[in-house]
Amino acid sequence: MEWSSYHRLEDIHGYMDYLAETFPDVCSVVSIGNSVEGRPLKVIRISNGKANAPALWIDGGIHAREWISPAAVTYIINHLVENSEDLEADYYILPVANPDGYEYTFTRDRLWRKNRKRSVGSQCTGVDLNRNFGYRWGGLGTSKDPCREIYAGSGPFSEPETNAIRYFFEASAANFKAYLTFHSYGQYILYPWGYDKRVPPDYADLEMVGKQMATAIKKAGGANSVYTVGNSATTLYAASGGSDDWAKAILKIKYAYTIELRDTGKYGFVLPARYITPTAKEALAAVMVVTEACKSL
Ligand code: ING
Ligand code: ZN
Repeated sequence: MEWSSYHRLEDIHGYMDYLAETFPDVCSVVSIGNSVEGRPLKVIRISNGKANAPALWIDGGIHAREWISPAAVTYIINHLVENSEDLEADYYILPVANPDGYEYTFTRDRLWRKNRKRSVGSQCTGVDLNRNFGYRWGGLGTSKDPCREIYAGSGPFSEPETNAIRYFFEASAANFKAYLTFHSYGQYILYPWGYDKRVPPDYADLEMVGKQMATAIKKAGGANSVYTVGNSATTLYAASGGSDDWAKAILKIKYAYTIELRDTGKYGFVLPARYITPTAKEALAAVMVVTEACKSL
C-alpha cells in the first residue's frame, strides 16, 4: 500500500489480508458482518500478545465521502504493524465502516454520505450510519425523512453496518478503553455528548486527553494543524445516535472521540491526495496519545 493516492475498497481489504498472511503473529483479519449490498466489514486486530494490554477500537469511513478517514486509518494500521514490537495496547481497526457508500463515491457520486439502504415507500436511498446507533436514537440533529443526509434509519441499529459493530462489541472479551472514530472535515477533536450540550461526568478527563492530542497533532503537522477540542454538540452541532455517544453511554468506554481530520474548508471532503500523509501522521499522533492515556487507567 502507498499513501500518495486514495484507494478502492478492494485494495484496502487486500492490504489487510496481506498483513494478516505476512505477519500472522501480530495481526489477524475477521469480517464482523456484511453491508447492505453484501460487502464484508473487515476488522484487523493488531496485538503483540503482551498480557493485560488495554484495547482500542478505531474506525474510519462511516461517511462515504470522507476519503481521508480510511486513508489515515490504513496508514495507522501500517505503522502499528511495522512497529509491533513496541505496542502497548491491542487495536481493533475497521478502516471502511460503510463499504457500499465508499464504493459509490468512486463510481457514481463523489459526495455521497450515507449507506446504500433502499427505503420502503420512498425514492430516496441511504441511512446516515452516524445517526443509527442505539443511544438517544432519533433525537436532536436527526431526521425521519429518508431523503435527508441525516436520516437516522427506521430504528436504532436498523442497518447491518452499525449492527455488526454492536454485535462485535457484545461478543468481544477485550478490555476496551478507547473508541476512536475518524471523520472529516474541520479539524476537531470531539467527545460526548452529541445528543445535547451536556457533558459526561468525567468530561474533564476527555478534555485533558483531547488537548494532549491537539498538542501532539500540532507538533506532528505544523502551524496549520490546529484542532479544536470540545464536546460535539457545543463545539460543532447536536447529533443523536452517533457512535461515540453509544460507546460512552452503553459500552462504558472511557475515551470516546470523534476526530474530524483535515481540512478546515478549502477542499473539504475532496482533500487532494498530497495531504494524505501529513494528515495521517496527525491521526497517528492522536492515537499514540490515547494509547498512553489508556495505559494508566
Ligand atoms: N461530522 C459528524 C456527524 O456525524 C458529529 C459530527 C459526530 C456530531 C458525533 C455529533 C456527534 O455529523 C461529520 N463530518 O460527519
Ligand atoms: Zn462524517
